[in-house]
Amino acid sequence: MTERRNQNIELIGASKVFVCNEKFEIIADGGVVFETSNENGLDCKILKVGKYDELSSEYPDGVFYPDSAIIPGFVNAHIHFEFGNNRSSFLYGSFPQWLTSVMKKRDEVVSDVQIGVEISISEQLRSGVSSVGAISSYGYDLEILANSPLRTVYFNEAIGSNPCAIDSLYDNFLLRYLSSKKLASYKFKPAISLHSPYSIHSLMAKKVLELAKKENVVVSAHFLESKEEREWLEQGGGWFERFYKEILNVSSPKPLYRLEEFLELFEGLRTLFAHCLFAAPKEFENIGKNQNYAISCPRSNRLLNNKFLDISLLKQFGIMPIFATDGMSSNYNLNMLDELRFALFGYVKSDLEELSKTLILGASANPARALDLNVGSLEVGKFADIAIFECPEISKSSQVSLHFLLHSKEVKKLYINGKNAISC
Ligand code: MCF
Ligand code: FE
Repeated sequence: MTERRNQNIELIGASKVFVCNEKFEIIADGGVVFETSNENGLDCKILKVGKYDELSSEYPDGVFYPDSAIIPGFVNAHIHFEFGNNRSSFLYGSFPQWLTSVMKKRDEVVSDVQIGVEISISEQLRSGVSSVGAISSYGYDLEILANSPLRTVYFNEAIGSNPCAIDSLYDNFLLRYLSSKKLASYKFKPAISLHSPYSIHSLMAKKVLELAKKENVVVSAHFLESKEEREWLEQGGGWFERFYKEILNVSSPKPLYRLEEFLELFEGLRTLFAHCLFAAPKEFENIGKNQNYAISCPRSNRLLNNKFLDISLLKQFGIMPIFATDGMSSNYNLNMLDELRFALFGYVKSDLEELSKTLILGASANPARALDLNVGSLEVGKFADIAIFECPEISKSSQVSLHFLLHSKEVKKLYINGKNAISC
């Protein structure tokens, strides 16, 4: 037995260690050994995972957390930080009502975002989130996120349906993308998002996605969030026709794509499609076949569209579900555990323990893979993004995933890249 004391290496242990690997292993009285710094100061990795007792004979300075769980830091793959100020400006209950209120009130909601973004970042960290997929509409959140402890995939949003404005909108998008590229680092990755098939002109979408291909970045898009969107794309009528006429002043509006055409644009790109509430098997088949991803934002979906994503349909097409909070534009907080708990109570037909596992993987390994981040599971070689939660009586639980979701509150400790990310 060799005693190893290494200032750059730490051992932590807890009653339950959620590995979040394919087998969904949970190690009782487990431990994780990881780097806290290394020569280049970057990519600190997990070195060993196993039984705490065995690891502690090699690393005697470990800390064991009784009645606690160690999990990979959560990955919140779809969040709009810039809308953090919204409380009652936007209307809920139907998508048309929401979008109409966004058009009227968004300028005031996003007018002074700094403090709201900082509060939301802190809320992420405190609920155990170590990585985010941040959708940025304006670039107002750029510097705050780049300087925050969060590992960030920063999606610069492209939006605009007016063909006469494409050049200026593209230039604005490109400026934002290039500014984010200047701040790229091991934990801040610039990326690209197309807002949605109802809001981006096909010429602009093509240009934006050409850039995404050239730059080899991850892509995100809102897709089939409402029944009105599906109706518009399939039939060219319904509420969106009135929206174009009355709010955007377009005299005889036509949909910008057929559904299949929109999906074809993303071939060869790693894409995360948010919501997909009104997608049919043929669209899921396309998403699965192209190894793309679907994100569910359960509370947002309840507030705006009164519907939950059918997870069993995703699974039929080999799509691993992802769960995320969306923004304060369509939620009442951005706490990841609250989001998962809400889903736990929403999917009333699912077996509770199985659903809990699906939810935990949907907030860790699945979004990490989708965002191309080397995190999301506690396996050797992954970056050391690790959360510890106190969880009363978890040591004697025989429904570990369910009890973890029910009883964990604020994170006790959060490591991002091996370093303590929360100063208490
Ligand atoms: O995900 C929700 C609902 N669906 C669409 N968009 C947004 C959501 N939360 C914020 N948004 C933003 C979006 O990024 O609202 C604006 C865009 O900038 C809508 S503008 C037509
Ligand atoms: Fe969204």
